[in-house]
Amino acid sequence: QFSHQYDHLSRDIAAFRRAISNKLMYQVGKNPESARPEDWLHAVSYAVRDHLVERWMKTIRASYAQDVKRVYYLSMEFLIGRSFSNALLALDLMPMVRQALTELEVDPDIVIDLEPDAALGNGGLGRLAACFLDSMATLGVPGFGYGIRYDYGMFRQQIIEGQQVEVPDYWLAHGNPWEFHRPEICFRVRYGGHLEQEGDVVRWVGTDDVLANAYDTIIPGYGTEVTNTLRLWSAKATEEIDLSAFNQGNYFGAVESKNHSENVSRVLYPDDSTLSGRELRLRQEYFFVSASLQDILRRYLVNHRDFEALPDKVSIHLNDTHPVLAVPELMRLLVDEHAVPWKQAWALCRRVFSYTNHTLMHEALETWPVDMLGRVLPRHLRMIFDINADFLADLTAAHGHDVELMRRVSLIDEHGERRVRMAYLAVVASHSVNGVSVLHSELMRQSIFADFARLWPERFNNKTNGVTPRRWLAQANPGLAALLDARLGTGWRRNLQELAALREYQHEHDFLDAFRAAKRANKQRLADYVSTRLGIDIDPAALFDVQVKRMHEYKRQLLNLLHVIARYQAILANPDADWVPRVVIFSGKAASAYVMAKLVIRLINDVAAVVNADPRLRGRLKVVFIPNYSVSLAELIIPAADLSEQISTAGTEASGTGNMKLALNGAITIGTLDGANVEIREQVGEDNIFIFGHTTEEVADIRARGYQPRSHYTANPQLAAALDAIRDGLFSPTERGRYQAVFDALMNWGDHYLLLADFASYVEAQQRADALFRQPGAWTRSALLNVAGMGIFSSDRTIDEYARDIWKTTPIQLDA
Ligand code: DL6
Repeated sequence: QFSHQYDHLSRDIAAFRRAISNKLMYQVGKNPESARPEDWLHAVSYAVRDHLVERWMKTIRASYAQDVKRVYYLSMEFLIGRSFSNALLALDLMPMVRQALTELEVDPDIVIDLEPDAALGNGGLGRLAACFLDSMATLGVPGFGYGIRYDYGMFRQQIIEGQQVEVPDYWLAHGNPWEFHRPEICFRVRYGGHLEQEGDVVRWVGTDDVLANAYDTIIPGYGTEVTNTLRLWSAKATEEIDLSAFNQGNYFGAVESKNHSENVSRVLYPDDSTLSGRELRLRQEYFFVSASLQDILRRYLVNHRDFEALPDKVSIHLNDTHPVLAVPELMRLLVDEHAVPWKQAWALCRRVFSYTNHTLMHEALETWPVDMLGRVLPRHLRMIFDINADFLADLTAAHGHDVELMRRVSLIDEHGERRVRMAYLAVVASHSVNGVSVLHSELMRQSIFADFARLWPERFNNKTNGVTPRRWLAQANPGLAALLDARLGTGWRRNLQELAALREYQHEHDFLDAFRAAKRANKQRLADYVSTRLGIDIDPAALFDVQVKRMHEYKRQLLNLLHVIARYQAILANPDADWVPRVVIFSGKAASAYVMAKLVIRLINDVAAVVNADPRLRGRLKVVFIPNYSVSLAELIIPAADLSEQISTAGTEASGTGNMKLALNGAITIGTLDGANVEIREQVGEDNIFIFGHTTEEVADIRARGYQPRSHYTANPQLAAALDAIRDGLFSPTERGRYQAVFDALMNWGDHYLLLADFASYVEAQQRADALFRQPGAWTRSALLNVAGMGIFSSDRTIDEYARDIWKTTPIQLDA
């Protein structure tokens, strides 16, 4: 009955308009005359949300009735972005909502643009988690996301005098219509204290506790009624106020402990490439893991009396090592709280957990000092020691007493200060360990987990990343989406492999023209933004050369900039040559403590100031740094790109997902044979990608032989001139020495990421890009073949593989 009522509503604009007005009055408490655009956004969001809630309830009922195997995706980060337009797409309500708002004399674009991003993540890892949620719901996988409801998400980046300035992101300031607070779902999370032992029984006592309170976000599936849940935990003090301190007039002291407890979910750590090693981070990790595990067992016990069926009903996926404390926490809950014998509990754990590795970079691999872990989580440290003792004993039984091997694989690193190796704990506890591209999975087996891959080869596998076509094509690029719908039908949204049929149109002029026109409109949209926000005029006819991602030395934004400088100098030296006009666009945040990455941002802005103001270029080169890269900004920039810069040193980027989004939107990649670029090349063909640079093996070989960056400087005058310009202050005339450190990093401190070794090959690849862009027909055809080859990079394909090979789940069945 309900469902009919809503179906009817969805077809009836007048009724929907009334629904918005009612929400404005009764839920937001405003009348139309005094409503601000934010109020309208909330009113219309609540009206749309009603449609999802009904589906959501249906999904929850069905999953209990069918006692499905559930997948719990534990992640410190979910980089969701905006929810409103995503919900409209899932419900196919966009045209109706636009119409209803317009009739209410509200501009839909202004309202849509007001929604703050839910930026609860740093970059690739967090955005992947968000794409996975979308795909799990779309495929009907009974998946739950579990994470932290940070009060402050990823900082907002301002650029002031060319430099990054971080501003707090209080994204909840106006409330969040997409979440449901669950005050009744609250778990106690314990810290500190000490252990008492009576025989075999260990008691953890004297702890300092925090409450974890649930907030649920609805995750709609596309083309299905299945609607999943992202449950985020917020910290609450166990005592609102210390009454005795309050009564003694110590008002600040009375709330101090509350504030201390609640700091656990206050802020996202804004660094994805180095281990911060801070105690607060450890407390955050345990906070969400403990609450999630307690919740998972509570839900399991609704339908089960003992834990025998746990691995048949529960899969827990560890998104990187950040949630690995889930392993000792599950052991603690089973052994200490539910009296399951140790060996049985461990056997259950081993079948429940699976783990994805997202980086090989040493500085990002988590280890925690034994001392700190012992102070914050003494029970868990004891569990980890016991797990390690069993593991090493089994190893000795199977492979003899190999001291060297034991030292290498032990969960405790005994060099210097003793530390727990979280990645090893993840491998020992999981039945599946995967990397995120073919190359990365192979390197993972050869490098950081080499011993384990020899011990347990069957545990290791690859799951190449993917991206959701709903957000990254249908939503971000309505122009191209409409063209695809007209030619291929709408099925590509759920089956991205249907894009392969585009290959048939590669010689059809009308289609290529329409494809080019869609790109041009997206470039105009971005040019308008850049002009309004930054006051820089860029020509949509120029080649838009785009590098958008976190700022990091291994991603080599500086190599891109060296090419920009070399091009600048070349145009000045030869002003009448037939230069392809280019706009080089950068966007990305640097971790707040990452000095070199911040210096590179400043250098980009300084180069931009000089280049953009130089009349001799006659507009043939422009450089733009777009501040505050975010999911929403990516939705604007990516569809406008012609050239996609994926230029990390081979062997460093685990996969990349921006590379997939850009190619899906018809950008051609210029890139190294790194991460998923290798697989992109296979799909689009080597004629439709500009590959350059040393391979992973060559990089290793160069380093082994003793890399000499200076030899490239000496041999290549173009490179030397670009580097000299940086060193001599051509771009920082008021402070000549500003970029000495950039020069030194490359020339005197070893150029760790081999920018100089790859420079010549990069410039040559850029020339190939120019040559192709001079032939609009050939360029467009190549861009089209990129779109056509992106079918396998849908996160639906990735999730399908996880569900089949790792989680072994089947979809929820909802009756129509
Ligand atoms: O797997 C998602 C994403 C990859 O595409 C990137 O290549 C990789 O750098 C990123 N890793 C992280 C941080 N790693 N840690 N810890 O975001 O994962």
